[in-house]
Amino acid sequence: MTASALDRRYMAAAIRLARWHEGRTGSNPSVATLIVRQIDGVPVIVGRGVTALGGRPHAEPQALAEAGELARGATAYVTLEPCAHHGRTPPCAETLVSAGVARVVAAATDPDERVSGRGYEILRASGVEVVEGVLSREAERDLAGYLKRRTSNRAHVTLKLAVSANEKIGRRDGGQVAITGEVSRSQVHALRAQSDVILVGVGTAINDDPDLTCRLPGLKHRSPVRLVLDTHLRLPVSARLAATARDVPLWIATAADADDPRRAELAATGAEFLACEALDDRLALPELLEDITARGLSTVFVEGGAEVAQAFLDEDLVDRLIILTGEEVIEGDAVNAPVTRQTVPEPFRPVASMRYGSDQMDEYERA
Ligand code: AOF
Ligand code: ZN
Repeated sequence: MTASALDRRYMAAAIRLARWHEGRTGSNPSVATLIVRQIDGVPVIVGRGVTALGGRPHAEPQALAEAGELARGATAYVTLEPCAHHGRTPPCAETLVSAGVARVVAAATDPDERVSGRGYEILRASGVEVVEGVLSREAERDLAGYLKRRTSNRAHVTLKLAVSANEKIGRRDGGQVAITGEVSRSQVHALRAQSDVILVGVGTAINDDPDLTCRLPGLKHRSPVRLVLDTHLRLPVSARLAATARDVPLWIATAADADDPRRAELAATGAEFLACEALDDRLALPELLEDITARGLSTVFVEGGAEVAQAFLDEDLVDRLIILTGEEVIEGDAVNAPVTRQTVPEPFRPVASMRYGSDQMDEYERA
């Protein structure tokens, strides 16, 4: 059986529901389930579930609990293949079977080696009709961090660049310059909230003195880990990032020795250290991304500056690129943008393009 237009509509709704807990389900992906059945000839959503905060319970048992007896003979829409492994609760594939669901429509296949097709097998072996791959691209985009971690063992990287009308990204003498407007600012805060880690170079941490938290109303508790690339531990304890390290985690990736006295000073602020090899003053980024994954985190949002952006691009480590182009012109001694919307390199393909107020937003993914 193939998917109908109605199937795609319900799957689109399930994908939106899954976004509710994005970034808040620990190392587990945020996925959603909708249970739909005909009542008096009309399809009705009788159960909804999204992976709980912290990652458990999974989406399916919650949706089935809401549906109760109405799940019998219903269709379940799942954004990720239902799990097949025994954790603290039975596998979701078995739970769907026991509840009497007649049909499962799924978006993405779960690369977790304990699942990976076995969820579908359990369902089919019990006579449940399974339709795979419905809106899989859309679901996979939201699950990109999780999928990257499972398939490559390293964190997924989004690079964001704010580029001025004259293709600059900041002034060389430091200080924050406004390149983009208010709408872009709040969109960036929302992107931060969806990420596990926000990453900057120490130059940006010193010059801009940002605090890199999410300050949108209602999203303040979603501030991710802030990570500074600081090969030689130059971050001053007076920096806002260090001053707020007790409220929002601050990690410092460094090649400095364990007995470097600067380490003790920064540790006293509450910062933690990620030991990292360095070559020619550049930290080993692939290993760093593996280390982040080993700590159970999946998505990194790179906010600058130019050198850090260039390093990620040079090493082919950017999975998603977001370019915000503003109307401002930066005068004087300014830093060139490592990439602009006119010079996006080959492996990237455009996936979205829209206005954020007076700014232009272009989003690309690695093909
Ligand atoms: C589902 N429904 O809502 C989610 C799933 O540590 P555990 O036992 O919670 O298992 C984590 C794995 O469960 C994770 O790697 C992924 O394969 C799957 N996530 N599966 O059936 C859900 N979030
Ligand atoms: Zn499950």
